[in-house]
Amino acid sequence: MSYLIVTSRCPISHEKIGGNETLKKNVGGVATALSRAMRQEGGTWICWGDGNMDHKYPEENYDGYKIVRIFLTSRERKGFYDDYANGTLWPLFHYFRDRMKLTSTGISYYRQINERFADAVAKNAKPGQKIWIHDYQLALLPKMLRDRGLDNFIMTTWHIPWVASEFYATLPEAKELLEGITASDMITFHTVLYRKNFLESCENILGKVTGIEKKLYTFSLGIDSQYYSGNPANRQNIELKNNRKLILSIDRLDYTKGLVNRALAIEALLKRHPEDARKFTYVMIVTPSRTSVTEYINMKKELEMTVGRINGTYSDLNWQPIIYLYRRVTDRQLMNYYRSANVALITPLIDGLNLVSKEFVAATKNGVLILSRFAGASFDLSASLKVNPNDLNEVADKLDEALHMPENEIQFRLESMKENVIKKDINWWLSKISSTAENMEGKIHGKPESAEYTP
Ligand code: GDG
Repeated sequence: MSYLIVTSRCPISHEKIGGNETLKKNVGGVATALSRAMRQEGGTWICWGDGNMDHKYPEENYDGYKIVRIFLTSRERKGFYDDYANGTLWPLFHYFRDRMKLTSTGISYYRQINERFADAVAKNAKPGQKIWIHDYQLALLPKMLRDRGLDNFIMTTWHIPWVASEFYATLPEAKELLEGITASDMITFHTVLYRKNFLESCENILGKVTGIEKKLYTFSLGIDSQYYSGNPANRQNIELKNNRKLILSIDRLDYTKGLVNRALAIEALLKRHPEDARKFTYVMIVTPSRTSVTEYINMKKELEMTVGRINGTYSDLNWQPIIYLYRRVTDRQLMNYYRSANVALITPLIDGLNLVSKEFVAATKNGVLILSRFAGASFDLSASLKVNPNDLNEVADKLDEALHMPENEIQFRLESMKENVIKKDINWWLSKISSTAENMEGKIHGKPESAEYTP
């Protein structure tokens, strides 16, 4: 089945770096998953071309499908992306009320750019082609497409949390966004909780919406488990001096990821369990993200001051507790880290899902996963050591437990988690979504149900 996919960012971008034009692949779970569907089935991918050479390629054929780019001026980028999508919606959907920017212009840019996407979709959608829209940057798009008279089957996949109805209602445009999304024929979330919150938001804000419950599904995004569990060429084990254990985390720089708390939990570990000092090294990899947004610049400073203070207090000439790497690592390096880490410390304050936790489970042979209760993935990875990331003492104690966990317990916990990530991998996710869409569309147009369908 060929899709017309719409995402805010593109799977690839063209950049001029140091005089040379290069093709940059935008990695990450969503791009990887969707690229796979497009490679298999072909289709069209509409996205915002934000690479500095993308203007040369408004349309291009890539890897068996077509990319169509829309373009934003720097003012539009600020209004749509920095101010509204990331300044208002991102904090709202992660329960950060204090960080929500409520500007009068943000929503105007958001509407305007959603309209631009709608024009591009209307121009490129083939009759009968399914339109698959992704995430919070494009919430108004489904209704805008209906307003343009498109009768294609529209699917929306929501990648971040959907907050409790009474919290969502604080958004001035709460009704408008819900009307936008509910114009889709099918809406998918990562967890049953987000689906429930969305349904309650519809009931409380829109009143009774006929048939809404039947449109809502929960399919937790899976990973390419074969890739992560396989044996890549040139794999190198990272070995620390004196048999120290490696504690690992990797996240985009984002206040939702709980990075400062995590550094403070290492400090709590050293205070509560001083015998663990020099027996571990915590490698904290932080990938630059949203570097033009002021909050992110300030957060980086706060994180670096905290890490510096903790290292300054506890390091000696032969050991420092935290190695902080602010950079993107290559896929191969990431795999080496996953394979070598004894403990993955994944403690977002809240996270739609968290693919890193699933990738680590697939890759490790003998690692312990410490996972925040507030990551969507904790619904899938029930044998992890669950923590409340705000409770630094609890995280510290779980770290101590992980560092001393007997091998048989490590394997016991890993077994059930590996089963989950292998069974519910990326192919499972794509096929669930596609068979559900196929059957729902069949019902709308009176086609017989496919044998694959399992609600
Ligand atoms: C959003 C939601 C939801 C990261 N740094 C590097 C790197 N990565 C890869 C990871 C992983 C992906 O990027 C990050 O995925 P997450 O799920 O952890 O986080 P978000 O980017 O916030 O994603 C989230 C997701 O959408 C999917 O729906 O799970 O809740 O916030 O695949 O491996 N990869 C490499 N180097 C890096 O430095 N190679």
